[in-house]
Amino acid sequence: MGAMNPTPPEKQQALVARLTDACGGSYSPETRRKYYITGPQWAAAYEGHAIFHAPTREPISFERVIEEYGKIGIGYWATHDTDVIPSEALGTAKQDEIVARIGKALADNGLKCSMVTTETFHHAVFASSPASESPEIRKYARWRMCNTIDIGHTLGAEFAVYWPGSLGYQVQGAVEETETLKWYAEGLNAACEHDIAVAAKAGRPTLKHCMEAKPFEPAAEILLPTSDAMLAFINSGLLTHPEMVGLNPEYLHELMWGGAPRAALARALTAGKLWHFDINDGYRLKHDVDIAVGLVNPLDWLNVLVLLRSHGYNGPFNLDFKPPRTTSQAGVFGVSFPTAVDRFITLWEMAGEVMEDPILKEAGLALRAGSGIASGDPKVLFEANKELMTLHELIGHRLFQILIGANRGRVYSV
Ligand code: GLO
Ligand code: MG
Ligand code: MG
Repeated sequence: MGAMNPTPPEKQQALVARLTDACGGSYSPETRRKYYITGPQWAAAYEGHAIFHAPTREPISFERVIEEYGKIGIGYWATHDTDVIPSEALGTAKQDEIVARIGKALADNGLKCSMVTTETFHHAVFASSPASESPEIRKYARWRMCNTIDIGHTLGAEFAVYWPGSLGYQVQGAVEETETLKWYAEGLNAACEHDIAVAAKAGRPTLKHCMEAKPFEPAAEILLPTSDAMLAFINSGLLTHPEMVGLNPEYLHELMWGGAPRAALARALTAGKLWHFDINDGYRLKHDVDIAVGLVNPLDWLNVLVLLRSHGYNGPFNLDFKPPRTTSQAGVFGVSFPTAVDRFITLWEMAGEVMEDPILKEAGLALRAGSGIASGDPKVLFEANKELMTLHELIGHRLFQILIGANRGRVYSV
């Protein structure tokens, strides 16, 4: 590659925009809006801060986020209570005023609110979790969850999500686990019961309450580290309304502990509890880097979407990623979100191609039909099937071909 003249600051946005256009392959806002793709307030407003990291972007209002999502074609918006309402204004007239402004911004830009979630982790009061030993802190947490339900109904949300944030501990022996789980259930029970009352009054369906697991970070020892642990919790007998509670698995959170996201999703599907899905990407056994969908594990993502498409999953795909600290605020809306949405749609369409591919279809059917030779002798059975089983590897190869477009004749010549 030849040398290039330096790009002065005032020309950098134009360069990024020109190269983004040159990438091609973007979908129109109308097409993007056909999907149940949801944009969280906190993802676009993330300023790039972390324990060791200073912010790289300025604060941004919900009006701006909603407007930009509208332009991109992200049809749904989601929020934590305190993303938009300062803690001290929760439950006051100021909250009503802010919620009314949100409603207007959504209507003005043709978006809907899909989901609300209670922030039970950032504020100092939650240092020992929302299921703290202190009954007064637990009472406050319950009030926060109920207040979020009210906001959800006012904004027309369908879902409430619970990522408890720090439902765990750092120090051995500091927490009595069964007690904490019971207290956590009391919070969810209060939210469900409040929801039933509010929904009845408003003539709306109750929200779908979705639990979200993360195996570690910020707490070291987590009481409900995986979606599977949460499934067991839902069925533990501690919940008064287990039928109202399902899962919001996050792709990376399942990968972080070394699990297979696709298998975790399959278990949630089998239990009828896959209701909401946080989409992003990252690495096994690392921190919650929240990279945008498809940038690390596109082949795995393709397979995830094949699974969801073939099971008719029709819940939200929530863009719970963090635009990198190296991306500017203009880049968040010019590059991060549109490219994430477009990779998702491309992978979704590719998943359709996988499901229709004649080679994959025939290989799948052949494997399921077996050899036709029955025997009680395992050696005979193995011999009868061993050539068929070579198809497993061929299936992997075919999926790779579809991923890179080789099935459509794409060849590499350089
Ligand atoms: C953090 C979580 C967080 C949740 C959000 C919704 O790791 O993924 O973003 O999804 O709080 O409850
Ligand atoms: Mg998440
Ligand atoms: Mg995450």
